[in-house]
Amino acid sequence: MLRISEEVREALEAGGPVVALETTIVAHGFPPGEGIEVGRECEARLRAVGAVPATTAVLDGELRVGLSADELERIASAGVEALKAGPRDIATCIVRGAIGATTVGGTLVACRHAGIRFMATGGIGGVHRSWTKRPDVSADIPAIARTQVLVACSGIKSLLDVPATVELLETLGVPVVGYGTQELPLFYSAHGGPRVPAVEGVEDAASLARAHWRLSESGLVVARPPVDGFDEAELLIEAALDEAEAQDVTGQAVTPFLLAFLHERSGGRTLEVNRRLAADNATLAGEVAVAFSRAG
Ligand code: PSU
Ligand code: MN
Repeated sequence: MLRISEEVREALEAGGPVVALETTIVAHGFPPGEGIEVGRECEARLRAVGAVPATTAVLDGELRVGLSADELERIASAGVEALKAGPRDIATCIVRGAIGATTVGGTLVACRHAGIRFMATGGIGGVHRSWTKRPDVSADIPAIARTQVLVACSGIKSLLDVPATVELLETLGVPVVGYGTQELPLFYSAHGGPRVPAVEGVEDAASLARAHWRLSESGLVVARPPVDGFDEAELLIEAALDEAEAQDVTGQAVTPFLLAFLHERSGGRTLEVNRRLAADNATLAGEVAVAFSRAG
């Protein structure tokens, strides 16, 4: 059920730097036709720093780790036809032979089976703001809690209840650190998040990961502030959440709905920030993976 590409397998056997990438961002996170560039750019950023990309998806009845250019294209062109594959959904996609675009949580399942220690994404899921009405908590969170993977991201998506998510990650024993900052980035914006400890540089991040994995089965979150963030996102987020409620959008559809709403209403500003931060986080994950494997 698990197929690891030859390039990824060889790199893992040699203890080399391998970084997993999700594909929900490719299939569902951007307007039709635009996700493919994000996926390609993240892979290119990894290669540029000497890391091997391990993009994950469910294809042809297998959980795949490491995709060819054509396979990445298949996921991208499936778009919303691809199922959103979180930890719950992977088996269904395999058994049905459906295309599954992995979330962060789904990617972490692949990492656990393949033995990959690093991944990159835009922003992780978390506790949705409406959690007092419905306990909508992203499956990314328990997956990070049970997988020894460092997740490079730009924090928790600010569409969520960020302080509640930080509390939950503490409960689960998952370190959340800022990359060169003590202010947890808020995905679209570098500022306004809760205070967190900082790591200073890639060597520091690699050492923290190594020490944490001697002590714990859990992952860690390294949050890098977006460059040229969009600090006015909050006003639009409230409108997006109202619209989701008015249209009765629930479950897995919530996050793609909110992202699409913001991309449209911000005149493409959130799109631009999201594209850039996803790529920059890939660079960061690649650099930390390289530092980690050198020290290994
Ligand atoms: N980061 C982005 N765009 C995205 C996501 C992350 O820049 O679309 C996706 C990831 O796949 C993450 C998912 O796992 O959003 C969270 O969805 P949910 O809240 O339904 O768990
Ligand atoms: Mn959810």
